Amino acid sequence: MKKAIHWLALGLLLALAACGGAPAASPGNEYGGATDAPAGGETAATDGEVDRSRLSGELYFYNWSDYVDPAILEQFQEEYGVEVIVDTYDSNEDMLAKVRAGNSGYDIVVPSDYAVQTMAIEDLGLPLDKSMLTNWTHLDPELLGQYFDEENAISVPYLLGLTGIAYNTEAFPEGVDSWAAMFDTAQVANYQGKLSMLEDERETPGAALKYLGKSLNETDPAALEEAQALLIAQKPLLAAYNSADVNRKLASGEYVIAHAWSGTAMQARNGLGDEFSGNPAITFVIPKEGGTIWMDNLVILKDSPNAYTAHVFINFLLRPEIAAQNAEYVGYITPNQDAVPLLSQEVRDLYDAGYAPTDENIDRLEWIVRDESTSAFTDLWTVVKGD
Ligand code: N2P
Repeated sequence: MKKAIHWLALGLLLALAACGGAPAASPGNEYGGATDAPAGGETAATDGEVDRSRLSGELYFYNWSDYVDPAILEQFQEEYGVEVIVDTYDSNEDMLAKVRAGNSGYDIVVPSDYAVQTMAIEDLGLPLDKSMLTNWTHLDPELLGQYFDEENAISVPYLLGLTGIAYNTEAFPEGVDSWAAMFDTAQVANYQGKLSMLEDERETPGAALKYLGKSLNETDPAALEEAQALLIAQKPLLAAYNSADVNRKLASGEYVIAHAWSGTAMQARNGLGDEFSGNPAITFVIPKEGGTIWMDNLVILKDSPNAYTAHVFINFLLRPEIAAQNAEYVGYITPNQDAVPLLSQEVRDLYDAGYAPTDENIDRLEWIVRDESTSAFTDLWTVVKGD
C-alpha cells in the first residue's frame, strides 16, 4: 500500500536543511530567571503528578492566528484551573522583535525552525525541564534533534506545514500550478484586488525567488533585485499582504487566490470550528516551481513569568489525543507520532491530496534557513513594504 505522507522523510529533509551550527542553548534544566522556579531536586511531574500549588492562574501564549483549538484551552482550564490567554502575531520576525525587547509578559511562543535558531543564538529561550515533559516520548524521533536546536534544549515540535497557493477552483477551473498566477501581472490583472501574499519577509521574497527558479534561500544580490522587482510590480494588484485571516477571506470569496499555509487553506476549505464556515471550492497546491516546508515549535521564554505552568501546558499539548484534536482543528501536521493514528480519514485524505508532503510534491519543498547573509531579506522587505 502506498504510504502517501512522508512522515519519516520529514525528519530526513529537515536534517538536510541547513548547515552552520547554532550555539547550543545552555544545558541544564534550571528555570533561569523564572519567578516560579521549583526548588532544586523537585521530582518530575507527570501529567497526573502536577503540583497544583505551583500553577499560575493564567498562562500567556503568544501564537500565530488560528493555530490552537480553543476547546483544548478550555479543557486545560477545566483540568488545571489555568486560563490560557492567547495573543497572536503574524510572523517570526514580529514575534522575535517583541520578545527581544524583554518583559513581554508572554510565557510560550511558537517560532519556526529557523527562528528557533535565532532564539538559541540570542539566548531567548528557557532550557526545558524534560523531567516535566513526560509525554515527550510521543514525538516522532525523526523530528527531534534538528539543526536549529540539536538537543531540543529549548524547543518542542508543535506543528508542521507547507507554504504554497490556495485558490478557489470556481475562479480557476483549469487549476493553478505555477507562481505565475501570483507574479505574472498580465494574469493577475484579471483578478486584481482579490489576491493576497503573506506578510512575511522570508516567505514572500521566497515565493518570488521560486518563481525565478531559485532557492528561496538565495541571497545573490542580482537574484534578490529581480525578486524585489517582481514584488514591487505585484504590490498594487494585491488586496493586501495578509498572514492573519487568509482563511476567512478565501472562504468568503473576498479572495480568489492567495499565497498561503497549508492549514490556512484547509481551514478555508473546511471552515474553522465556530469561527466561520468553509468553502469546498478552495484547494491548495505546491506550485511546480516549488514551495516551503516548515516546522513550528513551542519555546518557553527565558523571562517567562509562569515557567512551571508553561511546562505543564506543553506536556498537556503532547498528549496524543490533544495533539490529534489540535492538528485536526488547525489542519496542519502533527509531529506527535502517537497522535497520527487518531486523525480522521477526512484529514488524512486532504494530506494525501497535497496538504502535506506527498510523493507528488515532496521534491519541490524547501526549508527556510538563516545565516549572516539572510539579513538581506529584511532589507528587501523593508524596501518592498515602503515602496
Ligand atoms: C497559522 C500559522 C502558520 C504558521 N495561521 C506558519 N509558520
